[in-house]
Formats: sequence, C-alpha cells, structure tokens
Amino acid sequence: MGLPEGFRWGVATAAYQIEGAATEDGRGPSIWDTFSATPGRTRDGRTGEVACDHYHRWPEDVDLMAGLGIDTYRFSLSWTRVRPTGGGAANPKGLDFYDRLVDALLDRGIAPAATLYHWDLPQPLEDEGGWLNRDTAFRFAEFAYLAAERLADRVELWMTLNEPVVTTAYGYGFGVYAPGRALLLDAMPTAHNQLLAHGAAVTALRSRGVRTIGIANHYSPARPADPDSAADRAAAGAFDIFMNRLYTEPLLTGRYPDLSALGGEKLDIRDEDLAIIASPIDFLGVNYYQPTGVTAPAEGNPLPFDLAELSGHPVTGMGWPIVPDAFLELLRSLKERYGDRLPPLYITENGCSFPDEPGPDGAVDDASRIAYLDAHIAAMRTAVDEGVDVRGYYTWSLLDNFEWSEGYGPRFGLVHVDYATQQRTPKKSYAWYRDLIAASHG
Ligand code: IFM
Repeated sequence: MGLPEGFRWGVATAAYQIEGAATEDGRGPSIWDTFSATPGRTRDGRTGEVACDHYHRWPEDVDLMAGLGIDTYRFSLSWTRVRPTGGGAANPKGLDFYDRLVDALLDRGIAPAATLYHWDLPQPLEDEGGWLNRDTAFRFAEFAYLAAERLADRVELWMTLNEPVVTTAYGYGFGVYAPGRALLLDAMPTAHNQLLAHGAAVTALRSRGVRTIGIANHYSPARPADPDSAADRAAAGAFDIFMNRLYTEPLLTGRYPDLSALGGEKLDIRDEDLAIIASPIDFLGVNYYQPTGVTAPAEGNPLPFDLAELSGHPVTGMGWPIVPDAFLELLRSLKERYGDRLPPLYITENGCSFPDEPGPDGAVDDASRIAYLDAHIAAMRTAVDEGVDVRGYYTWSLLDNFEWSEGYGPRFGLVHVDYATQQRTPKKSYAWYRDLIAASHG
C-alpha cells in the first residue's frame, strides 16, 4: 500500500532546547531559566542560555533543513519571547523572530508546524501556581490568540501542548524537570488545567482562522515486569491510564478514564470543562521513544506502580530500550481504542540519543541512529498498511540540543553541534534521512 499521497517528512525542535538568547529582545524568564540556574538541577549545571544559538543562526539551520528536503519543520514558540510575563502586552520583537523564520521556511518550500507550549512556562505564572492554577489555562489561550494573530496566515499546522504528561510527572510529580515540584499525586490538577488550556487554545486558534490543530502527546506502551504476575499486570494497567490515556481520552471522548488509583478526586472539573477539552481537533500528535517496564508498587509508594528495567533489548545512549514493535503496538492500540473518534495521526517525535562525536576524518558515523530510525519508520509503515491513518513523521531532532535535566550530554540530532564553536556537522543519519525522503517523494 505505501504511505498516503502527500505524506510529510519533517524534523522537530523546541525553543528552549535550541534558541539561546535568553535575555535578548525582551524575552522574559521561563521556569526552565530559573530551574536550570538552580545549583544541582541539571547535569553540570548547564542551562539553555546559549543552547545552539539558533536565535542568531537560524538561517544556517534553515539551510540545513532545506538540504534534507523535508516537507515540514516542527518548532515551538517561546511563550516569554512573545509575551514576556505570561500575561500583558505582546512583545513585537519576539513575534518578529518567528515571523522571519516562518517566511524563510516557506521560501524553501518547508511547511511550518508550530507548537505553542514546549515546557517553558513564564516564571511569573509559575509564581502564581503555574499549572496548578486554573487561570494559567486562560493565559495560555491568550498567548495562542496572539501567536495566531501574527502567524496563522502562513502557519498551517498548530500544536497546543507538547507532552503534557511529562509536565505533570517530571515537572510537578517528581520534581526532576522545571518547575521542580515533587508533589506526587498532588500534581494531578496540572493534568486537568493543561487539558483545559489545550481546549481553550483550540477555540482561540479557530477564532483566528486556524484550520489544522492538534496536540503532541507522549506515549509509552506498558510492559508488566512479570507478565504472569497479576499485581504487575494491574500496575501496568494503572501506568497505561496515566501515561497513555489521561490526556487522550478526554480529548477524544470527553471523559476521563478511571482515575481512582491516581488521585482523580483532586481534579477541579467544572461544568463546561470537558466540552471545552473535547473541542474537535484535526490531528493527534504521537511522540514515541520507548516502552516502559512496570511493576507493582513497593510498600509505602503512594503511586499504583513502580518502574522496572526492561531487559532483553538493545538500548540507546540514555539506556532507553529500542523496541520498534512497541511503536507498532502503540499505533494499533490508538486505532483499536478510539476507532472513528481517532483523527489522523502525525508522528510528532521519534528519535534516539547516542554519544556521537566526529571521527578522525571529521565525519560523524551514527549507524545506531540510522538503525533506530529505519526500524521505527518500518513499524510506522506497517501500521499504515494495516489502516492506521498517519499523515507525517517528524524525527527528533534536527540538531543536538539541550536535553533538559541531562544538559548537553545526550545527542539526539541528525546534525552534530560543537557547543564551544557552534559548528554544525551533518551526521551520516542526515544523509540517510535525506535519501529516504528523496526516495519517498519519488
Ligand atoms: O528532548 C525531548 C523533547 O523535548 C520532548 N520529547 C522527548 C525528547 C527526548 O527526551
């Protein structure tokens, strides 16, 4: 059967991970500026203050994208560049930056795909409770409106939030990502407030004429550590609800899954909320990296699961199991679970980190990345052959970049970045992806 006509190939990045220029042209502080500047929070105390200096080097980066022959580029807007304190007036210089980028992409025949929120909440909003505060949802919708007011005439694809489950789990549950709050199940209200933000932003974007709206969710199929253990299977079920259904079910069905083991009573759900959350979307973004091993919780753990190592698989540089079959299983499960309610899918992130460095000849031979991408793209093709409606694929990421708490250790890019000189060196996977795209375009 093959991929559908018009299938789009792309690469993805996010503002805080590549832009740098943290205080330039009126950009305000986000939770990631605060968190990464706090001693002990990130590996070697690294921050996104300079990152890949994309704010200044974007023309070179757009050239790299054009060289790949991609159809589309997924980037995120820095909320505090556009609206430095989270509320209040827009910052024209911040909007100008994205305006120039969008024009340059279109000049090269690359369709811009904008994510509105990739984890860089304005610090002043965090000071008022952040995603625990319902009002943040409405500040986000205002930001969405301002961004669309300037860019909707040229940006076709919009995504509201990136991986809201990571914000709930890592940002507010375990405190390993910004804003660094370790509230465990008391973090659950951030799920509802982010979903409300998504729904309110959909309405704001529609009011500015945006036609293609989605969200980029993170998914990880749950594998019970011992499939013969009923307790491990129950734990895997609870993990599946948290990781794979909490943000998808209300969006597509207007109902939450059973959250009784996950502190569901903590959600402040008001009258119209679920209708707002379930505002129709045009596509669902799927971010997939790896499955997760799950075991029954140890005594005293307030969560209904513990994480367990998944053995028997090769791993990436970050130790993540490489299981392309789990990607296929995920795509099948979305179709099985949601049937006709499932909108077309875009794979909005898929990729891997390895400790890639240039060899003596200067070339970066990342054969492991090529193998990972090849196997995962093959799994996606199988899903398409089986009838899953996938319209595009973005690999994470164009460039090596700031990997959050892991600093600049992991390298996810098709292009190597020497952070001391900012020199970009396309890896072997860059040529491989370029050839794959060319062959697919025929
Ligand atoms: O770098 C991140 C990205 O910001 C969100 N998805 C997962 C990637 C790899 O960890």
